[in-house]
Amino acid sequence: MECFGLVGLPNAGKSSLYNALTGGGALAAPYAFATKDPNIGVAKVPDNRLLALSEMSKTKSIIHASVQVVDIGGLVEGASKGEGLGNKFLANISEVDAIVYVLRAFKDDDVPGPDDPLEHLRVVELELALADLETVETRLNRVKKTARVDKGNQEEAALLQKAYDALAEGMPLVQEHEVEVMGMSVQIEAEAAQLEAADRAEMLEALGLGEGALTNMVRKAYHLLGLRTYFTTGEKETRAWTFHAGDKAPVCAGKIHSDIQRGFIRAEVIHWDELLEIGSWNSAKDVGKIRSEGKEYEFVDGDVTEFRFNV
Ligand SMILES: Nc1nc2c(ncn2[C@@H]2O[C@H](COP(=O)(O)OP(=O)(O)OP(=O)(O)O)[C@@H](O)[C@H]2O)c(=O)[nH]1
Ligand SMILES: [Mg+2]
Repeated sequence: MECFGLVGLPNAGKSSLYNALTGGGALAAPYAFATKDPNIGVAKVPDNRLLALSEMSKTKSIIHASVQVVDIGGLVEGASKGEGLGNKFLANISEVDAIVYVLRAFKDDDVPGPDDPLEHLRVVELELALADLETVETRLNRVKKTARVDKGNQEEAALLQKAYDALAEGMPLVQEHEVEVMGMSVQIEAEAAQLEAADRAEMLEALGLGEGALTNMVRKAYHLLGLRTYFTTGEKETRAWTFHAGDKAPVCAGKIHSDIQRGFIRAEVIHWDELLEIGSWNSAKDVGKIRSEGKEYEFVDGDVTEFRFNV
């Protein structure tokens, strides 16, 4: 399962956010290093299309797509030099597919620490850059040794040197990556997350928060990770399946079972909104709107499918 990690300074609200996202019971407390070992949980990816499809199919059960969330503690100014829990957090960061910076912007006299999000950002970027610097330095030294005999390594040495110089200035290397910024009150979202769906919707609506920032955040993270969703629907179950943008039909079939990928014959496909408009799978079939797609077909977010296979 794809995974995103929450990273930030002590008391930023990472564990509170983690709990709201996963329904988990991580310790959230107003002192630094409340989190020592990472909390790992699963967040449901909210998707209104699932509900619509399940109503159409009179489905008994709905299964959402999900992503893993890791709450990583221990990043403080000077961590790269051994402050606080030292570099322990790095091992956890290198395991995740995407990083979410949690930058505190709430004032609360009972919660120590800076409350300026830009100050949080400065320290987080600096510490991550310094950690990268160490990695690059180790590699650079190794490459330099062999570059004298191996000309091919000179190019790599030059690149590493460039990276080293940038990082030594405290500049992160990942600037060109796609970044989304969003603001939220973790406290309000966490309270809302504890309510039943109808009450939650009412509370968020009353506060003018639409579907809520948590919903938005998970969707954005999912999308940034290059993840997309296709659906299967029937009386027994309506389910969201996760695939990677660009995946072809057999790979998508393999998300359900490796046998379906191995014995793939074709995928019968219709986009979810067209299916809803027609009103049922059988009617869509009758009017010739279900397409028959082969091995080369690239699934599109929102496709509804039935696979034909033979094993
Ligand atoms: N007022 C206010 N307090 C918050 C908010 N989010 C979190 N807190 C409080 O801030 C304190 C720290 O929150 P945590 O979630 O434990 O912070 P953390 O980032 O996990 O901290 P470490 O584990 O020490 O790195 C807790 O007492 C939370 O209740 C918020 O949006 N508003
Ligand atoms: Mg914590």
